[in-house]
Amino acid sequence: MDPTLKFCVFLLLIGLANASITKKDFGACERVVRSWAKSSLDQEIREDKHTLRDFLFFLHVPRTGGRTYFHCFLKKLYPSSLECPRSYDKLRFDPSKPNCRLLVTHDDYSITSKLPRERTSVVTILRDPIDRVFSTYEFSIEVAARFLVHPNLTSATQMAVRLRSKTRGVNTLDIWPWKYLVPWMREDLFARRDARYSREAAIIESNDSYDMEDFAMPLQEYINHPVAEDIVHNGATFQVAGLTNNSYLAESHEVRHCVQKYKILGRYVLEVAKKRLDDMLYVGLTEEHRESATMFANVVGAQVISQLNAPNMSLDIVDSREQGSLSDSEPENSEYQNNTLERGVSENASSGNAEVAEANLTVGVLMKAYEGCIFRLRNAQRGRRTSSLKRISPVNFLKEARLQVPEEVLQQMRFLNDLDLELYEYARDIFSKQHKTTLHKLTEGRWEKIASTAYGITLWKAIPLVITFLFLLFLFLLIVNVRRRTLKVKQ
Ligand SMILES: *[C@@H]1O[C@H](CO)[C@@H](O)[C@H](O)[C@H]1NC(C)=O
Ligand SMILES: *[C@@H]1O[C@H](CO)[C@@H](O)[C@H](O)[C@H]1NC(C)=O
Ligand SMILES: *[C@@H]1O[C@H](CO)[C@@H](O)[C@H](O)[C@H]1NC(C)=O
Ligand SMILES: *[C@@H]1O[C@H](CO)[C@@H](O)[C@H](O)[C@H]1NC(C)=O
Ligand SMILES: *[C@@H]1O[C@H](CO)[C@@H](O)[C@H](O)[C@H]1NC(C)=O
Ligand SMILES: *[C@@H]1O[C@H](CO)[C@@H](O)[C@H](O)[C@H]1NC(C)=O
Ligand SMILES: CC(=O)N[C@H]1CO[C@H](CO)[C@@H](O)[C@@H]1O
Repeated sequence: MDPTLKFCVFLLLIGLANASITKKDFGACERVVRSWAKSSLDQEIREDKHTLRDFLFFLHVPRTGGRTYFHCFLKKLYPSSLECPRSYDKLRFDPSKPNCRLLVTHDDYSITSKLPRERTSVVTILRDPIDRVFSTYEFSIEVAARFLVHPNLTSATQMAVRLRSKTRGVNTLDIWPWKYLVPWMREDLFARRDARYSREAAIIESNDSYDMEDFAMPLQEYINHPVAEDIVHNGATFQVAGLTNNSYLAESHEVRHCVQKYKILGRYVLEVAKKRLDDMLYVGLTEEHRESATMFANVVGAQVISQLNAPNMSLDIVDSREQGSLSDSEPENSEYQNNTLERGVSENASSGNAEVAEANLTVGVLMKAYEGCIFRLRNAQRGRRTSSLKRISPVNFLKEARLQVPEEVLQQMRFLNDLDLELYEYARDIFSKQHKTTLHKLTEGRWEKIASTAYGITLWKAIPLVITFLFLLFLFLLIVNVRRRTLKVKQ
């Protein structure tokens, strides 16, 4: 045989062998993913999803603003004794704690396998995926930059270990995904600083904070790194599906890796994630902040209040409040613990005269307390960010700086977060439906009082105003017309 021909046959054989390996791989992956999806969809609960069940799980997707809901709503609604031990760290989680009814964590949906599923309501907040990736990148760097007060990485790492063993509260470095993202960025920031110091030449910097490689890992490098692929991209979908890197489900890692390898298999994951969103008590949107908070107060807040105020709950609360005040020892939250509402609810509960109808006043109070709280929380966050970004100045993540990020990088982000983009669109639909239902109930009169105490003028109150206005306008036009005609007659 002619050597060229021989070579061609050889290549062909290799090609065939390769194709069959890939095909088999794909087939195996598809089976794994499909069987996971089928068993996930089978766990359906048919009960009314609009009614708050005994147990509330806040599935907190990182960088969606969930912290403000936790501090400014849930901590005011639930006495801390009803809060389950923080499970940000797997080892500490103990759902068997008596009376525990609220769980707020970055854990993914698979944690519901440890909860009384039929008695659990799930709520979450989603955010535009591209903004979420930006925010994740910025926060990883912001927290890591706090360590730059140390002369070198060794001493920074040692300090972090010492701090973690000392603090009894929850440390960012214990929380998934930050326990991976922050040390990764910390190492990177120190390496860049060392390189900068050891160089003689003047540093020539671009003017784009997302691409200043002398100071921090450029955004493009970050999003294309394997750690980001495993932890950041499509993170909301994986979290709602229960397939994150932090999942409790044994097969989750295989499923996730298959989906990352074969993008087409993502549709199975999306199907499960959408179904889960459908079944949630509440889905908020970071972007629609005002509406989301209002809806949260009306949908979740009102039901928590009436649930905890139910006559047969009152004894429970009195007991647990006392325990709570003794065991309450989280330093990071102390500034949010003194609030009128928490006291109000427990007073009403302990006096035993609370009815569901009382909810009308309380939701208004809740919204008021929320606004003050969120203001303080945001100020504190802004202060921390400014002081830690100073350490890597001129890097500064301002909103305007995002406008300089090249379209090519944005396109990559979209490609890497295709599932999240679709899930987010779906969440927007759910949100607008939920919004309509809530408004409808408000205008129906069921929550009339809530609305009027919280926001002054509600729709039904506006109707007479609108009619009066139209009538006045009509009168005005009429008068003008008559005057014009009389003027004409005079001329
Ligand atoms: C790191 O800093 C500490 C504290 O200043 C110092 O004792 C140590 O020798 C330094 N380590 C290295 C490798 O430079
Ligand atoms: C930074 O970039 C903006 C927009 O491209 C430009 O207007 C500005 O002059 C630049 N500043 C510096 C210092 O290069
Ligand atoms: C999760 O991701 C981190 C960072 O990439 C990695 O170190 C860790 O092993 C992963 N865990 C699992 C269970 O895949
Ligand atoms: C409290 O009362 C409601 C009905 O009013 C009932 O469904 C619920 O099971 C009771 N809870 C307890 C703990 O007894
Ligand atoms: C909480 O309120 C009590 C009195 O009601 C006050 O003594 C205490 O200083 C307050 N704590 C905080 C953190 O504001
Ligand atoms: C709550 O509203 C109902 C009617 O919607 C009213 O009867 C009741 O008095 C109100 N409660 C309070 C405390 O204002
Ligand atoms: C916070 C709250 O709802 N407080 C109410 C407790 O009950 C009394 C009347 O029983 C109301 O006046 C409070 O507003």
